[in-house]
Amino acid sequence: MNKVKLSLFALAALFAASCVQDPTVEGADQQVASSAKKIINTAEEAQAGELILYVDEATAEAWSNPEAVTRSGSAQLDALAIELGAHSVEPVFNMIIDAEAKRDMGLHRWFVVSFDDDENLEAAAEKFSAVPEIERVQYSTLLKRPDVKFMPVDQTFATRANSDELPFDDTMLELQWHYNNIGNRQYFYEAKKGEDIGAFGAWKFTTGNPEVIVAVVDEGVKYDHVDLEANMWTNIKEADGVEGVDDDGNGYIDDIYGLNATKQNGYITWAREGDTGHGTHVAGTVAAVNNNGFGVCGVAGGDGSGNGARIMSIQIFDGDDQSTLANTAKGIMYAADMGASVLQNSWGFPQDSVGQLTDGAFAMSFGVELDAMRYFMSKSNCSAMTGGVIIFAAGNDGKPSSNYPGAYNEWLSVAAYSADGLPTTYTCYGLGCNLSAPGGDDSVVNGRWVEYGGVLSTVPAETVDPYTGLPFGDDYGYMCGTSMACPHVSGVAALVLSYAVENGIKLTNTELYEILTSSVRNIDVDLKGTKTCFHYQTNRPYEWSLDPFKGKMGTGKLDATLAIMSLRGAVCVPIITGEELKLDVGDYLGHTGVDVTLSKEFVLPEDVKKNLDAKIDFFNNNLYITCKKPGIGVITVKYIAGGDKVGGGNTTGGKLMEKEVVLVVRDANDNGGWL
Ligand SMILES: [Ca+2]
Ligand SMILES: [Ca+2]
Ligand SMILES: [Ca+2]
Repeated sequence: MNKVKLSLFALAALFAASCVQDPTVEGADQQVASSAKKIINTAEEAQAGELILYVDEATAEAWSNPEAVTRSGSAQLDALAIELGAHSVEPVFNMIIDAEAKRDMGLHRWFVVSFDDDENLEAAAEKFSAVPEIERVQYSTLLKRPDVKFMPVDQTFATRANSDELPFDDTMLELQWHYNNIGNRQYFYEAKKGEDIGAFGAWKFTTGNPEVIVAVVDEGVKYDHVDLEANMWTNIKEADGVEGVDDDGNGYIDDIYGLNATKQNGYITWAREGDTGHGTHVAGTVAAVNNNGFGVCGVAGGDGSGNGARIMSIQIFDGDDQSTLANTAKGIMYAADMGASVLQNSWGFPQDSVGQLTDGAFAMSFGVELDAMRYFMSKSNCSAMTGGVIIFAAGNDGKPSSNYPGAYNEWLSVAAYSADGLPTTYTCYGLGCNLSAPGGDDSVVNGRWVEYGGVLSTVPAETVDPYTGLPFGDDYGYMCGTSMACPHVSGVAALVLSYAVENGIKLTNTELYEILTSSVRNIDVDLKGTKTCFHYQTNRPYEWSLDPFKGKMGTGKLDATLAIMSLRGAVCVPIITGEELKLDVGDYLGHTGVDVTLSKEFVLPEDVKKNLDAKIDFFNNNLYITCKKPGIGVITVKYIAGGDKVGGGNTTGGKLMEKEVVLVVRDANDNGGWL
């Protein structure tokens, strides 16, 4: 491998050796102009004593070659390194896995140069930018930890209605309105039935698959949490290997459950001072273990038989330490190299810290990050998909545009709605936001402030509550945020992939992005007038205008059932309980009705009859469907394309075709934008 770490002295000596060459000379004015352009971001929130450099091929070659690490090939660069007392020059990206693809993408040209923290960073950046061999200079911005607080579970709510209809036996599933919202106003003022991701419907088709790995880029995931452990991705060679040894030779020691990108080793942590439990919460939404008799469910957490999607922890916050841009980029590459196909990112740069960016400015300012993301999207780690997908949270600043990186056009950014199906009080919206998912909000119920309108998931019990200074003491808790909305989308991405794996369907990452953003319920229909919110301190209600959100919550509300059906290529037919639906050939089979005839062989499947209490009549080339119970059922409609009889023998006729039609039945007061 060509991971180069030079000591201070080795670097200085080698740079000195090449000082005999003439430095490349440029006109002074020209140099100022080009150097200003080369520094691609600002020193705001930057790590001291470190700069990220994008160098030309020859310098990359010189710095990457273990036999020739002693010179950069540029006298000017060598002299500068000596002047700054550089400790080391290290490639950002490890080239151990898929070196050729990485080289093709230019990833081998990114380096981190380190020097003393008290060196003037901006002056150093100026000097590096004046060296012709250096094409870009990037400050290694420190990530910002998202604001979070979490709230304990109130078990008294865990024995509510409709438990007989729950698909799994997890005791807290009833509290997870974000999967199946029954409109219980105990947990949220104006909670509305049907305002959920449609998880119960999707789980009839798949619940997850271990081949699908979701990398959670966040605080460390508590990998031995009782409700997560079985769904953790595990690097077998390290798990079965020797402590302190890089058993699989991937450049990282003891990376069993992922990578601590902050520390660049395999030791994932989650309960250091400053940790909030955020990563463990996000991971639980993606794939907490389903149907294991306790705790919560995850969107792609399996059915209790060990078949959940797998969670890989990419830790970018460690206690009070944050990852730099360079270390985060390494973490993203790790996820790509070790098998993840979904990159879950509930983090970003708040607009008050980096200003209002554009895509062009982001691509420029966060070049090393963008390259790592593009590498992730180029890797095909799931047998069902070409490429990988990246999902980001839009941010909690309530601004009319998504934060970056989420806002960037090559991946998805997720805004948050609450249990009433309306935008949350904090969500970013508008430009750059691609779709909405449940993030939850606090509320006042019967005069009392309650947090049960948040998203319920796993947390590390040992997390210290910053308000009391005491350990939280529970394995589960509520959190609110676009950070909580985002893993719903990642979880559904994992579900769609799981279904594809299990049914031999192939898709591209572009198609998966399209499925996620098009398999949505309408949010705009409800975005008029005001909604009632409550002042945090006074508990007093106030009216909050919904008009600014109209057309600005992305394409709509994530729907897991629609996403699976979209992949399956089935026609989805929305039905209201008790109302007869006339299924017209022309409307639903994509033909005019003149050349298409329904076959008379239709038989209503027993499970649909029973589960939906369904009745179907057939006459005049139409199906008349009535369902008395809400739920999902699949029927297969046969029809003759081209005439009213099937061709063959002495008959010139049509071709017998089959089409799956999915009946999606909801109560009339439960439309959630469906109908
Ligand atoms: Ca290793
Ligand atoms: Ca080891
Ligand atoms: Ca569980």
